[in-house]
Amino acid sequence: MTRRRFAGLTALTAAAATGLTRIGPADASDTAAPPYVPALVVGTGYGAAVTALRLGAAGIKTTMIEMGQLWTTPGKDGKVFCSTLSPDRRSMWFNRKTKAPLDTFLWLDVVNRDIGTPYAGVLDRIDFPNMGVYVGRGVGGGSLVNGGMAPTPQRAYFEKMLPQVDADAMYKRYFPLARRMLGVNSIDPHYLEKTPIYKFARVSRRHAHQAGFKTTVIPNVYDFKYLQREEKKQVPRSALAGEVIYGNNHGKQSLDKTYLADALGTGNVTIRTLTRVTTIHQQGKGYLVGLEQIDAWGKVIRRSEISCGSLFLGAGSVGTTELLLRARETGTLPDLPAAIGAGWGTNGNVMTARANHLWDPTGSLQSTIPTLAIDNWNHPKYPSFAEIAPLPVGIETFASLYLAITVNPERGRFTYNHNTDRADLHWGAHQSTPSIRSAQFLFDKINKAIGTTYRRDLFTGNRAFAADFCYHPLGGALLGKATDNYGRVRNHPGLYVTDSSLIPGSLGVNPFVTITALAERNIAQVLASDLKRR
Ligand code: FAE
Repeated sequence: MTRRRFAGLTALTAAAATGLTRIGPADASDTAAPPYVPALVVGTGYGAAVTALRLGAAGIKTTMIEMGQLWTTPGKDGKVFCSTLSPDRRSMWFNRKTKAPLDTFLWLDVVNRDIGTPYAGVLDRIDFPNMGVYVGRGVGGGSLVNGGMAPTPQRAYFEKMLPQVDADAMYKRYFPLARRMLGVNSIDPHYLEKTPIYKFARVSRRHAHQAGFKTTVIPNVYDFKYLQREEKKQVPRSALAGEVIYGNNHGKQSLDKTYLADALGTGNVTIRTLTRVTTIHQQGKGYLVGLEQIDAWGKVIRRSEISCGSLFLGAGSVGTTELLLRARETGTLPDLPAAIGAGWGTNGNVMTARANHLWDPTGSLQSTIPTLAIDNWNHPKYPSFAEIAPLPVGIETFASLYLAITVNPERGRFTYNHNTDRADLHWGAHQSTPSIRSAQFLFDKINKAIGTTYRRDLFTGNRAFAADFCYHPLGGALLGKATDNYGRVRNHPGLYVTDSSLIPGSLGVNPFVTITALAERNIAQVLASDLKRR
């Protein structure tokens, strides 16, 4: 471990121990209002974390603003996060009930649970008409709740989606850098073949091969060596204790253990938690930003302002787009480009499950961390990349579950709603049809080859496919349209977008490695050309 990371991890632990909502050194926001910081970063997800580390390492004092909590303090059960099997208030962002992706099991309403008083939990589902968008809330953003899958996109598809980006630089420099920094590793192939915890993956793989499809191993940021020790009961269980979408207590290299620890370790980065950025105004050559601080039960405890020289938006696809739309439509930044709000997509996400034969059990102890995918991406009409997902409920289910990533040319659009002060997503139910068609092409063939059927007990309305929610929101402030080729917002010097909103709706694989690599590429350019001059 580097000295920088050690210093950062110590700062994170110290902040948790004292219950502070500031992590890192005192910054100008501790002083009279409105204080000034050279660089302000909104959010603490992938784009934000990369940006803050590189700014801090360049000696630029940087403040990060995160609306969620710092997740390092154990609850009464001694654990920081709760599991999917016994969720409590820590699971969801201000909800009385969990909103898991599966609605029911055997048509019974046993999946989602009452969790009591709304609380600043770690997983949010933002519900728009026809589309629910899952996002992480807390220091680390989506890295706290995601499955850790860390594939790099096929170069040809990356070049198609982001033709203006120098692919050579990405594939030679920034993708390897992102994978190294994120702690990406792969499962030992011998272990994968014999362990009961991946029987579900091997069963689905065999079925895919029997139907003539290829499969591939997906790298992950979950430490597979730790997982092996979990199975032997040498260390506390996390992936084997049903932990994933409400956080992992062990094993996962989330951003607070990698980029954010390194950022804090520079001594130049401070994180403010439970604080939401609400407004953005121009102020001289910089920006004045409105803040709203809450307690963990949602009570507003302070409204304030902070000014900055450079403002980096890393609030995620929905969060960043909403901030920019609000600024444009309420007239605080009226010259923001018309392209803001356009080009949003679900990365073609669609979930489905198959009912296996009784002689094909998938195992009662399943790792929550996926390792295999069916790769039908090169199909000319129905491309899909279907991750073989676990169903870790502790009993044999005879189910094979999948999250497919498909090519879906449909795009949604955000507009600002003056009544609610929020962004509305315009996405019609029919826009999910191309995703379902591609997934159905794949799984109809597998069902036919194996003599199996779809499970219809998991999604309301007896549906075999659920494409009305997504884990991979992409777009809203597209690279090269709302911004220039490096995330600089057009006509607004010093204002940058750093996150998934830059990516035009589709990547072909799970997105965080690409979001990270793109943020590395963009901040390298911005540091070299803009910040030296400012
Ligand atoms: P993100 O990580 O969403 O971070 C944005 C941060 O900004 C959050 O912490 C917000 O709380 C904060 N924020 C938002 N608005 C404000 C505001 N106004 N003021 C202050 N803070 C704000 O952004 N991707 C993969 O590659 N592999 C996977 O296995 C995978 N599994 C997933 C599973 C789940 C359940 C979910 C929800 C997502 C999954 N993803 C996966 C998607 C991935 O986590 C997502 O693409 C990235 O987290 C997006 O990164 P961003 O930097 O855009």
